[in-house]
Amino acid sequence: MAHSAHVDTFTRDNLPPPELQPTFLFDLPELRYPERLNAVTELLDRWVAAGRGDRPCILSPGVSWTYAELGEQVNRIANVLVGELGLVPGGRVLLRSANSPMLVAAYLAILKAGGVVVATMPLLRARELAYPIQKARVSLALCDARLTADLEAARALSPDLTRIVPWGDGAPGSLETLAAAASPDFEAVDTAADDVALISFTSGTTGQPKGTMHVHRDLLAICDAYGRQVLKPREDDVFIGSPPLAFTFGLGGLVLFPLRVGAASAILERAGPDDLLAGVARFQATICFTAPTAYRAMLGKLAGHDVSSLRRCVSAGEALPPATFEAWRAATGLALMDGIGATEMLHIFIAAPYEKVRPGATGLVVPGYEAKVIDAQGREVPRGTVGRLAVRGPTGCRYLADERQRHYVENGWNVTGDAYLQDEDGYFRYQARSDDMIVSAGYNIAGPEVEASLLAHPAVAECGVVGAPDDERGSIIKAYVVLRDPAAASPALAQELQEFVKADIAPYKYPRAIAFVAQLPRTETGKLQRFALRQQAMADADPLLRSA
Ligand code: 3UK
Repeated sequence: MAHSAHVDTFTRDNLPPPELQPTFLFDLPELRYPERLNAVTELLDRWVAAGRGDRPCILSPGVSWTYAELGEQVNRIANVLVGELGLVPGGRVLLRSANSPMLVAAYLAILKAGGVVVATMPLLRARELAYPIQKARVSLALCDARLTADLEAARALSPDLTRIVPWGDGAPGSLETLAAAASPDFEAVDTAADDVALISFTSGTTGQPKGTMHVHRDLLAICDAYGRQVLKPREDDVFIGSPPLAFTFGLGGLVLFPLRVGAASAILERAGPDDLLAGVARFQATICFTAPTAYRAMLGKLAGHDVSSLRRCVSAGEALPPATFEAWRAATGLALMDGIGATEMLHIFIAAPYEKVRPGATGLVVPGYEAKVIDAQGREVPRGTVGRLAVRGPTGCRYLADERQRHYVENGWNVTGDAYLQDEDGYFRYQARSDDMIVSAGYNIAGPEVEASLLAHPAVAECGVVGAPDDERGSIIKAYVVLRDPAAASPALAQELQEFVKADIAPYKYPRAIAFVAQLPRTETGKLQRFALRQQAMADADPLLRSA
């Protein structure tokens, strides 16, 4: 192991013990990195050094930066971090902001200075911010000036945090003011390839969030595995998307993948369906990253927007139903590229290259990774059998001081908690989260399969399917449905939807109960909150709790 550059050894001291870490694979020649490696040298400085500093890098409604300009801004901020703010290699720095060019620059500056990024979702409130601050022992935060109130409140709860530097208000102590006065030159800290670079907290539905640690090498490995082998971006691509950079789906799709190949990235602060569509036209974006629900929402709004510049659309975060795939292809001519990733794995590890995409399947294992479907004892099951998904590769799970490491990593394999089957052609097909399988009258039913069926009905905009308690059957399949036209809700339509599902998949899977709702509970990362829906179903079934 190369000598760590970390002066503050907190992250290294809190790595899971070696026997609980996953097996890491570096079989592909592209994944053999030198022992010393600062990701920012490879992602950014390399282009400037090669005389390509004038190429467009960061585009946004307010600013547009070339590689050289981003490089200079990164250096200025890095100088502020180590000078004025006393950051030492290994020190954690919290980031709080919607996606913006400044967030990208600050992120890279922390890495370049050998610091450890703790990026947080912009919607988090004081109490939710206090946990990562304490868990990751964060003393310094950089924050969009419009979002400091909750962070100030979090500081009252977590005294570890001693300094908050705002940006964007132009005030004397603001990051941009300090940066303007700092030198535009900064030499990257000579980190070890396995020095921790970021801690990304998962948004668990139960229990405290888990801090997943990723090292400098991991940031390049996802570019050289999924990026290079599956997505295959070009230097003339323009990336765009909605996921916050605090969600590693967004970090990869909007920062790491474009920079790795010298391409440009359009960074949107607001990235709802309308903003995203307008952004695609404005920046002539060619590669889009967002969640299935956003593709569905954009489908209804395509008219009047020019999306002809797009050549690749990546979908991740939750399962991509075939109906969404087909509707997007009919409207744009493009096959959506599904891919399963996880915060623990940093990014996507199963997905198919564009030419090999198959609707209804997540895809093939990404070169550089190995994946298998296992039973309760950890034995691989025959093709076509549903079991638990296990994966290993150049990236993997390293929870920060967390007992739950034992649950995610089994015998060196990362077990994601998803029920999958692998078909005869090697494609992995998602079924459900392992603990979301519904048992009704003795049948095992995967909610997402029923959702996929309902979504094929023209009246349905969104839906979520869970088990609802039932005296006779243990539980029944209950669908919460958002209609395209809310006024169409009626018992007759509910019955029509039931018949529709019965005709499409095995009849025992049809939803015995249907509730029309205005919207579904979703996380900031676009995931359906099944937990919340199950609670809803529980309350709906309880006559004492039932409201109007
Ligand atoms: C689910 C999917 C079916 C699955 C993520 C791309 O979602 C990401 O990370 P999270 O930690 O969640 C991981 C879990 O989400 N999931 C994600 N993608 C799919 N299920 N089909 C999919 N295509 O349950 C997985 O275990 O929030 C996605 C890149 C980086 C990420 N962090």
